[in-house]
Amino acid sequence: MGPTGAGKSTFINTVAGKTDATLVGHGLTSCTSALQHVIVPHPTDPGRRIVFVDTPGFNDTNIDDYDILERISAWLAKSYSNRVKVSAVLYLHDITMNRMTGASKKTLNLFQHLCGEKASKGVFFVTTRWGPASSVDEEKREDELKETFFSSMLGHGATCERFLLSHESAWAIVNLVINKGALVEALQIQEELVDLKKRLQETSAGAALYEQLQKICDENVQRLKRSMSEEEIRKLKETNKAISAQLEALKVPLSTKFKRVFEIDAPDTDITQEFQNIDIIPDVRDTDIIIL
Ligand SMILES: Nc1nc2c(ncn2[C@@H]2O[C@H](COP(=O)(O)OP(=O)(O)OP(=O)(O)O)[C@@H](O)[C@H]2O)c(=O)[nH]1
Ligand SMILES: [Mg+2]
Repeated sequence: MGPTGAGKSTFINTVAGKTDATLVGHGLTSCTSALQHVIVPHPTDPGRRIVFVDTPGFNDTNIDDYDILERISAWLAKSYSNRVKVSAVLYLHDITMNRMTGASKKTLNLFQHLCGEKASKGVFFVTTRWGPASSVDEEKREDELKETFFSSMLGHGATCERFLLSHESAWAIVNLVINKGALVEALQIQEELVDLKKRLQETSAGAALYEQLQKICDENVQRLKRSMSEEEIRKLKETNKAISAQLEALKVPLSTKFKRVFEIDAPDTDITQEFQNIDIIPDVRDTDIIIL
């Protein structure tokens, strides 16, 4: 997982040794839109198959955050209810970014809520876009990431590695995943959606997204009060309209919250039915599954 353009699809293509195993983007907008899996035999142990799941990245526009979270969560819920266990979740981060942008902070925050602390051992932070020789700036940024943004999960057993855009480098990371052997029992969102039968709005990630969108909406309202060009005003209004629709979808009626707290009412929706139409991986019990 990770922000748009971090290199998730590129990693999968590199690992598969193909340019078209999954679609790579060349523009500024998100490229991967649906979750997609690619099955790759291990290069030195061809009997062993590894399944890589490519996910859509969150972007700067905030207009389809809910949609992206829903797609990722639905896939995870469906696979968990089919007893598919994930070997690792890779979080990709572009090391050339000289500061954490709003989109990167948002994505990392959602990622942490999605996985939960308990799943940290299965989390691999993978930094991308390293130059042929790492620069002092890049190394400083890597240290900073480890000490701040990644530190909580690293402290609970997560790993941080560099991807050097080569087949060898990609497989070195995959082999680390295999050797660590930290099969993720369940990501937090899987437990919440499947075991606790929560609705997406009621999950930790759903609540985190609500808070983030509310903040952006408030900031946009403040910006609207300042003098701006007609075009800027039009764009801000358009963004806020899209955000408001997402906030509406994320709202949990108070009565539902109240009932949940006192366990008066268990929701009657069966998550497996709700996600029936999602295409997950066919028969993968004997394989390693790595989500990017
Ligand atoms: N130099 C270099 N370029 C990279 C690397 N990773 C990705 N890119 C380039 O970055 C662009 C976006 O990469 P993608 O793999 O499509 O990114 P993504 O994370 O899948 O993005 P979404 O599908 O939009 O979420 C492409 O032009 C890649 O060629 C890397 O490690 N080094
Ligand atoms: Mg992609």
